[in-house]
Amino acid sequence: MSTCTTCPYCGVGCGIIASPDGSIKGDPTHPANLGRLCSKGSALGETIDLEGRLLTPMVDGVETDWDEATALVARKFSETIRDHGRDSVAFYVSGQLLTEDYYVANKLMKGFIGSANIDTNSRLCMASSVAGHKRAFGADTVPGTYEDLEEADLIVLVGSNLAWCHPVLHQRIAAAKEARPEMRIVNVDPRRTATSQLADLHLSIAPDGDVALFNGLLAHLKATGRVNRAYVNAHVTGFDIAVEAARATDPAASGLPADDLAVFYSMWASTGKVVTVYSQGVNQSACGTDKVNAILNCHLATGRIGRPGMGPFSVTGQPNAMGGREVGGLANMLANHLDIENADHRDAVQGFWASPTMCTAPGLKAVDLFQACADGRIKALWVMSTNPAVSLPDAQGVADAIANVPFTVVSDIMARTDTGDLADVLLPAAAWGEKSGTVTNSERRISRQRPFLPVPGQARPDWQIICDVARAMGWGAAFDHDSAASIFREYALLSVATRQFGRDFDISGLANLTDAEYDALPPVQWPLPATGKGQHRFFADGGFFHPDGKARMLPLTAPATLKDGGFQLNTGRNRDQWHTMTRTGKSPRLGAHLAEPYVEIHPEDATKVGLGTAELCVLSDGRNTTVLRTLPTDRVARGTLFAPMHWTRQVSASGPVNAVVQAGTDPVSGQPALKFGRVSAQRFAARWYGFATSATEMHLHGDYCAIARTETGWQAELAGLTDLEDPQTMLSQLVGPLAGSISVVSDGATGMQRVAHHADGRLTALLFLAPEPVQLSRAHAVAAIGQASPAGAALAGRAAGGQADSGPTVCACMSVGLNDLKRAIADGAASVDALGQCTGAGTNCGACKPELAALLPAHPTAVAAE
Ligand SMILES: Nc1nc2c(c(=O)[nH]1)N[C@H]1C(S)=C(S)[C@@H](COP(=O)(O)OP(=O)(O)OC[C@H]3O[C@@H](n4cnc5c(=O)[nH]c(N)nc54)[C@H](O)[C@@H]3O)O[C@H]1N2
Ligand SMILES: Nc1nc2c(c(=O)[nH]1)N[C@H]1C(S)=C(S)[C@@H](COP(=O)(O)OP(=O)(O)OC[C@H]3O[C@@H](n4cnc5c(=O)[nH]c(N)nc54)[C@H](O)[C@@H]3O)O[C@H]1N2
Ligand code: SF4
Ligand SMILES: [Mo]
Repeated sequence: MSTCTTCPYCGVGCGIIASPDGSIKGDPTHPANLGRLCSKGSALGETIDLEGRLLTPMVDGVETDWDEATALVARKFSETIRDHGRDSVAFYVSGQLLTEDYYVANKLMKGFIGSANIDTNSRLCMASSVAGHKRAFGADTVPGTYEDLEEADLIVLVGSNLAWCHPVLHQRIAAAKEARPEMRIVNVDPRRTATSQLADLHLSIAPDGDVALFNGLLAHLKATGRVNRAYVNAHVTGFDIAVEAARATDPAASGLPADDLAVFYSMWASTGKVVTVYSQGVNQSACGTDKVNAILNCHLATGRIGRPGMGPFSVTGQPNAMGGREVGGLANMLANHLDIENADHRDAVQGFWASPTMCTAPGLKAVDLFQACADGRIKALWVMSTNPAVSLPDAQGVADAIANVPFTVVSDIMARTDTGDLADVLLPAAAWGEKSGTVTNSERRISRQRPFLPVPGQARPDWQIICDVARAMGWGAAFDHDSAASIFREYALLSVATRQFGRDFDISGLANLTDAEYDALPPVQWPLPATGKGQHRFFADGGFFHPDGKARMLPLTAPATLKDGGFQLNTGRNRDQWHTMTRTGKSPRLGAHLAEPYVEIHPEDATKVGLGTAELCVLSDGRNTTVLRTLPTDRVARGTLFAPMHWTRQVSASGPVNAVVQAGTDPVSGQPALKFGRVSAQRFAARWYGFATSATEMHLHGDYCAIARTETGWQAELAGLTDLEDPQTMLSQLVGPLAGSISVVSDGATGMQRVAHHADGRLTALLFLAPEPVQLSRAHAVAAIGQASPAGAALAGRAAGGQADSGPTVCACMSVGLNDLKRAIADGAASVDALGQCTGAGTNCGACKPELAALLPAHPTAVAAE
């Protein structure tokens, strides 16, 4: 039997039809994806097994039961509050919690503990967009819908790698452009990415050049008479001062040549239907909120907002980033888009909750919260559904801060994470596929996540864990929920109780859902008022949420350009991994795209630093270091580097890249500037390199080591700074005791040593060691594991049966490698479609199509793993 549910990854919020056997299909009736899925969504079936799951509560590393764990958490939090005050405790939660989980966590902290020390990883993600929306609109409103992306004549993607991070939206845009080739796409990103492939114009902006770019645009709109005077007069304040500030800005500070600026400005000015999509290249900056407002200024000045095919569009990252903003998950918000600072708002929410107390001021924002952990102010911490020891800047400092907290609780689905490893108490949460609730996507659409698997072991849904602790702390009546539906009804009723404030967020129309109606709830877009009809878009006719009903344009100043030495380290995401890889890391197909932590560096910089291709590079911020594989490419500008955020201490010896990212924060939103690390780079002086693959789990070993799953088990890339140890000893360190037979071959000419281990007539492990980066087909070595083949072929790195090496994976869905594609091109495949017909690549989710296009002779620049 199949179940309609929603993807647990990105904020596109695709509908999925799932079965307990792991079969996953796109839901053709879901308005977000209309049947499409990306590689991560398609591979969900490979991530739902129980390997590595946390299935029992643990206290100090010892299994326990729920009664004991719940009582302990409640007692420790209550005692800490009694002895040190309500602000001595904190929750750090996540845009991956469901709305129902998020609602009760926020209610417990703000209304019952009475502190606002609950912040969320959305602080690292959406905080600048929230702050920018509030400054301009008076509320955190996303005005548009996904259809606008298809109806636009010009789409400007700013600081967004949509092709990899919101692949289904990217596919929708690609399809719209194919149907209407006159549609124009501009990509504003210092880096050339897979998204740039679809763009008519790629603006390789200087880091943080965005305010100068959009200030310049505003001045151009004014100078060329493109301002919508009627709209501005009726609905906007601050126009004159914003234009004055824009005129005072030199657009050259964007780092873009005058010709590019002229083309972009005239395109934007002369096209009515413009959507400006923006994401982390905008938000994760010390001037992120200003960047958001610089974009909003241009849409407000032209009245291009809230009408079909027009508007600013902040795309959300996590599946429930939007829901978290609605329930007040941020330390400076109340539920239902109400404000902590407003006494009427506080009273209304407190009255509705019938709560004994209420926070009166904003709490600690994520970076400050962990600072307070470091300096001893926070004495009890509960982390839910996020991995801050990896994902926050200064990851080592954050890990030390968490270790410094006297009592730390982590709710997760996995037994081992970098954050969980630091906890006193681990609470097992029910995972996607097992739990029930709702999420809200980027276009304000609420969709159900429905269970289709039994809840394993003692795992429980997050809302239940939170309600149990709240009850044990003495607040039984307020947390007496027995289902997600019951929480959702209460949440929707809050819209009725706070309707007098006339906020944008209103779901009072859902307040009377029965359990059966909640179960069957189709994807619905808010606002959903109980009376009257909700609007599909906001602000076409004004109606902003400042007291005067008008929007505000802001005077903005471009930041001074940074000129200090070293490299600017830009960070972000890979196509096939999700954040700290606790789930996507389980899928061999997804791991095959880019199996190692790497750093993109301009070839001239690589030469300057003395880095050869495939050598390793040490990045240092002066305090910490991390080691990454070098990927020389002119996709990044000189002086800048790019590294993905995904690798952790669980799978790589040098741990998260954030160990070397010391980010400042935006003064308005508190969002850290995760795209702006400052590092030095040098060659990792490896004395030897290695590659190993095995049927059984591997353990980190050596100075450099990165482990990944494969179709036949595990693999590891290795390197060391000291003399090579005995290869056999090394293999046993990696895979455990070697009970079977060992063959060792040394190649005098290249100095390569090869070790094979057989047990029960099958090859179970291979290790290759060399003084240079190991050159051999990983695919062949991995494929040999588990085979009964003689050691000879495997040790030579040849495939059994002479089959060809398919090379690094480009298409994860259909497992097609770079070499397969090169062969198909040599045999005459001249288009993306032709490649699809010959090899199957790109025929499922299509997310690799930009990489396929890049391989064709007409596109000399390859974007795939090279
Ligand atoms: N595959 C995959 N998809 C994901 C996720 C994932 O982990 N993996 N995570 C999800 C989440 S939570 C989020 S928030 C989104 C993030 O989605 P995106 O924001 O699209 O992704 P990022 O790679 O973080 O950054 C986007 C781009 O910003 C650029 N950038 C850096 N500095 C600047 C600048 O100063 N100006 C401009 N204009 N651009 C700049 C970077 O070069 C990068 O290409 O992705 C979501 N989707
Ligand atoms: N350098 C750099 N750093 C970044 C970014 C960047 O671009 N560059 N991006 C930032 C952004 S935008 C984001 S959103 C963050 C994301 O960073 P995190 O939120 O830290 O990363 P995740 O790996 O998504 O962590 C989710 C955790 O929740 C667990 N989990 C999964 N499902 C459940 C569940 O149902 N219940 C519970 N209790 N746990 C569950 C997972 O196993 C995992 O441990 O990273 C930020 N950090
Ligand atoms: S685009 Fe991919 S990751 Fe995002 S919701 Fe859809 S299937 Fe999931
Ligand atoms: Mo995010």
